Amino acid sequence: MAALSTTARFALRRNITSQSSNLSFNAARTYATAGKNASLKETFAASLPQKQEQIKKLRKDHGSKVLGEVTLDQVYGGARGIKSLVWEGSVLDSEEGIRFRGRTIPECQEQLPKAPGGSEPLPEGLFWLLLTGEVPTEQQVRDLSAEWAARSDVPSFITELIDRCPSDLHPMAQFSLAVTALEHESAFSKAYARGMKKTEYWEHTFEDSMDTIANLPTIAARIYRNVFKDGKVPAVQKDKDYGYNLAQQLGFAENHDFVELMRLYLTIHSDHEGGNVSAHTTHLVGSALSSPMLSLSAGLNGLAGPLHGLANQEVLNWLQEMKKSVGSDLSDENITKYLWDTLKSGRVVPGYGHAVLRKTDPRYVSQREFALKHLPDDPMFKLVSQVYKIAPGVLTEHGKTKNPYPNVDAHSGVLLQYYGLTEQNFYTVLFGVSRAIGVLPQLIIDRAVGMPIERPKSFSTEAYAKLVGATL
Ligand code: HAX
Repeated sequence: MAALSTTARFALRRNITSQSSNLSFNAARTYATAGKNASLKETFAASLPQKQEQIKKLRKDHGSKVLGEVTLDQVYGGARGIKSLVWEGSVLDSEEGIRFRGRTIPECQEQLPKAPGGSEPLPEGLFWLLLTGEVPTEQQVRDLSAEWAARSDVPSFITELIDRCPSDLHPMAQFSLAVTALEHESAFSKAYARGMKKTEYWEHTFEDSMDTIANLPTIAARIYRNVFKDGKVPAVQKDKDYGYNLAQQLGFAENHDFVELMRLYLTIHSDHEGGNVSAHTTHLVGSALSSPMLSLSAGLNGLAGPLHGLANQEVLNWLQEMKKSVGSDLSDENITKYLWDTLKSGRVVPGYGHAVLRKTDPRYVSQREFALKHLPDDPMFKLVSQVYKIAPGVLTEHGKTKNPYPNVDAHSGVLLQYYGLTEQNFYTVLFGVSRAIGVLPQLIIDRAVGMPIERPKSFSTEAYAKLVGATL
């Protein structure tokens, strides 16, 4: 084994795992030794019996307890606040914002391993944390970086598929198309077609998730460089981390600060509990036992909507339109007027508001802190800061928005733009790469604990009227 290259070793390991269904769920015996040097798969497998037992006991002791009531308004109001999903990786508090396995973003920034010479967390560490609940060691994260790099070869038919897309097909549509096509490589789908035990589901889901995540930087970079540059994508550097590779494949790795931004960006955009459109969709489609590739691409299609991930593209468009409309006099008065013009025209102020949050999004705050450190004098950053000062007041006075404060999307575009990644149509693809790191751990967990196909109940308006004793 020592004579093999890293790539060959991982290829061999994957081969062994996907071919040997006997091996695949001797979890207790094979994985019980997980410790500081254990691989991600070993660590997750070792944590599984406890999680399975927790759920079993919770359901046995409290399965019939009532968690809340559902009003008719909630049914017609986008299911806000209805407790009906399980999401292990993160929980969103309306006042405090997101916690990943109990850790705030600043705590993750402090605790997760960093690249040598870097100060931002590596997204590999967050993936590990989301899946296992544990903070990995530096070595475990280095190994995961190496494993993702080793798995990164994109099948040639997918490269050709992307190359055949018209350059005016939105990058998110191209991204979703390519991720759907990765289905061709799915170990889960092949094993399911062959016939496998339920206890084997998670292993194939794990392998597919790892392969999919590993392929995303090359796919994203191919789309970016086809649509906006020369169509040439540098190879993944096998000894470098995921964020570095995404930056270098896009063509921006010479700037160390941009590489750091990618590491932070990929970490904070990953997961935002289970009810948001991209996470919920991935989980829902996955509950039908669609492969991780098909489940993720469904989630990406939701992320591509302007009320969700596409808002980061919309924010930059909106700021640029503001500059065009207002001209050089970006006074508080003129910005206030522009905000009112936006609202009066029936449009939303992109990057503001949230279905759950009622305070400034900590993901916005961490990007603001990055900007204060690296680009405090950038005019666009100053404009974003000025809008931050004014928009909450205008939205409050407008009186509709439950949360007048900025969300994650209000800031990201300005940072990317500063470093020369100016093509905002591409921004949601970067969000999608990160989202994969957040939603796929839950899919692996879903399969490991045997979550059933999801099927809430629906009624017609007439039937609801009957239920509440109303006549229509
Ligand atoms: N500008 C103007 N009006 C807004 C608004 C905003 N930023 N945010 C909410 N509203 C309006 C809603 O459109 C709604 O109006 P109607 O009653 O006429 O339908 C009303 O205020 C109440 O909405 P809400 O309960 O506060 O918010 P929702 O849960 O319905 O929607 C959204 C949450 C994020 C979709 C919403 O705030 C919005 O459209 N924001 C702008 C788009 C955006 O930034 N999206 C990204 C959100 C974060 C994310 O998912 N990132 O990926």
